[in-house]
Amino acid sequence: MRIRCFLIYFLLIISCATRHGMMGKVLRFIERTQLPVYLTPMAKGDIDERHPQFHGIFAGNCSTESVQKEVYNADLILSIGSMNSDFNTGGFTYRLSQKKAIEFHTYHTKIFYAVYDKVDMRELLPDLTEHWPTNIIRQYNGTQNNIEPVILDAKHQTEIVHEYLWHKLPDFIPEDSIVVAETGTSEFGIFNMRAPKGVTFLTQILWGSIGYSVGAALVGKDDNRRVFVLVGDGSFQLVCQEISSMLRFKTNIVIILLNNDGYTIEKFIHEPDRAYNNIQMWRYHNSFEYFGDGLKQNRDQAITGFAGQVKTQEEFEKAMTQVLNETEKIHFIEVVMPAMDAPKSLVLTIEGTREYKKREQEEHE
Ligand SMILES: Cc1ncc(C[n+]2csc(CCOP(=O)(O)OP(=O)(O)O)c2C)c(N)n1
Ligand SMILES: *[C@@H]1O[C@H](CO)[C@@H](O)[C@H](O)[C@H]1NC(C)=O
Ligand SMILES: *[C@@H]1O[C@H](CO)[C@@H](O)[C@H](O)[C@H]1NC(C)=O
Ligand SMILES: *[C@@H]1O[C@H](CO)[C@@H](O)[C@H](O)[C@H]1NC(C)=O
Ligand SMILES: [Mg+2]
Repeated sequence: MRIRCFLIYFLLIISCATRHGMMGKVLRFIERTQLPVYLTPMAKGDIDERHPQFHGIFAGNCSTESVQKEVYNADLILSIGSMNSDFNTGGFTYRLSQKKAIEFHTYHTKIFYAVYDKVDMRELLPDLTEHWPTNIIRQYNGTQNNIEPVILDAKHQTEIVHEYLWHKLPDFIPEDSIVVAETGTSEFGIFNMRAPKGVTFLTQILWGSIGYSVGAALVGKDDNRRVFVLVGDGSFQLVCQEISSMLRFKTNIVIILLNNDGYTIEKFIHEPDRAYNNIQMWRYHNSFEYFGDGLKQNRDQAITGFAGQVKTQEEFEKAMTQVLNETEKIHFIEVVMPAMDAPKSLVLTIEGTREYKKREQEEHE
């Protein structure tokens, strides 16, 4: 059989390229092949979103319609480091045909249905870069940078809702910052958020254990990059004492705490009125004070800036303006949000996972 290779439209999905120091090799591969590139949520920020070949974030039904159309219309998909966990696949709504996918992994390579053991992407990718058959690839243009355009609902003019927050936030994130997003509504908000140049995203898509983000925020200390932590009230209660470390080590971290009065993501996954998803309300914005800001014993600590609650979009923007201006200070913005509001990507992921479990159950019966 002769394969009409010249008609094949390839694309590339990158799931987690930073493992094993693969990033340089992946970038050379992208440059050589000129393929359109899509990132899964786990790889958010690995490729600069202003890169001419960056087309969008792919997570099944959580992707924008144009991303889904491009991905599903491809004749062949090359996938690097794919990690098909629930949150990385829009709740298993990937719908990629095995017959069209070549997957590069660390300890094997999968071509359609065949698994080639010990064929390692760390060696294969550079080889393929060198021997890439440019003449058989059809030029594909597609749409560059399909990040969701957010249309704000007129009824939410003052309230801080997710739709607003993730649309507005990138305006206040300087280039080369680090954004740490906690498990919960925060990590879903950043899926389709526009990424300013050079921003590194840290999320915990795979295990999703809550509470890591506050401690992880200390990561930027040594290379002078500003860190923005987005953390839910519930997650914060597991690790709030790291605020003490932030003060002690003189950081200029920006803590943005989403106070939606409980475990919102869990309320969406299970029933909204389960008692165990409600928690003790704290005065979160007083954390600096509680952890010793201004005590004379703590002579050499961080200088605190904004520390308060914001309830309206205007208050949020004013606080963020101060944060941007006062770059040497640490800030704590407690964002008050409705309890049952969530990013669309979270709602879709949960729907997808529910259907996936139902299908699995039916198959076992
Ligand atoms: C260590 C750990 N304990 C419990 C859970 C289950 N869990 C996942 S999300 C979540 C609630 C998170 O609440 P919050 O941080 O307020 O997020 P949001 O309200 O924005 O969804 C819980 C309890 C977990 N993932 N990891
Ligand atoms: C793709 O872009 C090239 C260069 O801009 C252009 O010449 C070509 O017509 C485009 N192809 C399609 C199918 O739009
Ligand atoms: C920026 O901060 C400085 C002090 O840190 C203050 O004097 C100045 O008014 C601020 N500017 C704006 C635009 O907020
Ligand atoms: C995902 O999208 C497909 C195609 O639009 C649809 O058939 C399916 O029901 C969706 N799944 C969920 C869980 O929304
Ligand atoms: Mg919460």
